[in-house]
Amino acid sequence: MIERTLAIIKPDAVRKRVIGEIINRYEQAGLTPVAIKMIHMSKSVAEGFYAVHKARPFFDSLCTFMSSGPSVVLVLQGDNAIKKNRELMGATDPAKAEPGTIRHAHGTNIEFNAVHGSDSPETAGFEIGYFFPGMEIFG
Ligand code: IDP
Ligand code: MG
Repeated sequence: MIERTLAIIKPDAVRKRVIGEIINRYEQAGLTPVAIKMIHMSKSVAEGFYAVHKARPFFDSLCTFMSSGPSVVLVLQGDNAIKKNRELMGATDPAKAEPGTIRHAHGTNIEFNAVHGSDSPETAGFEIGYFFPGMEIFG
């Protein structure tokens, strides 16, 4: 099934200059970028994006990190895009991520883990709409 998912190349990965390397992985895996932009999230934009985690002990630190510099946000489209991107990303904790995954290659720790990917069709719908109006998606 053709799906769309939201990906974020987080500020740590942008600082490491691996934007191109990560986008190449998406394209090689058959995930087509149909929307893309660089944004520097304010803390409140990060808090809104991660509202589902607001009760978690790491919430404030996560939102400080996500607003610490520019990120690249993308909509990826392709067959089974949500699960496929989660597989490309690897486990949340880079120390537990399989070799060959983005987080194994570029993550630093469980917080600074290089990329985000939607985890279900419901979250993908919310997350894509959070950053992109329909007219900015070229699928
Ligand atoms: P996911 O990004 O693999 O879906 P989530 O559990 O949804 O993982 O957590 C969202 C983000 O919050 C993670 O990508 C990571 O940046 C951060 N995070 C998750 N768990 C921890 C933790 O235990 N300590 C610090 N940061 C965390
Ligand atoms: Mg998540």
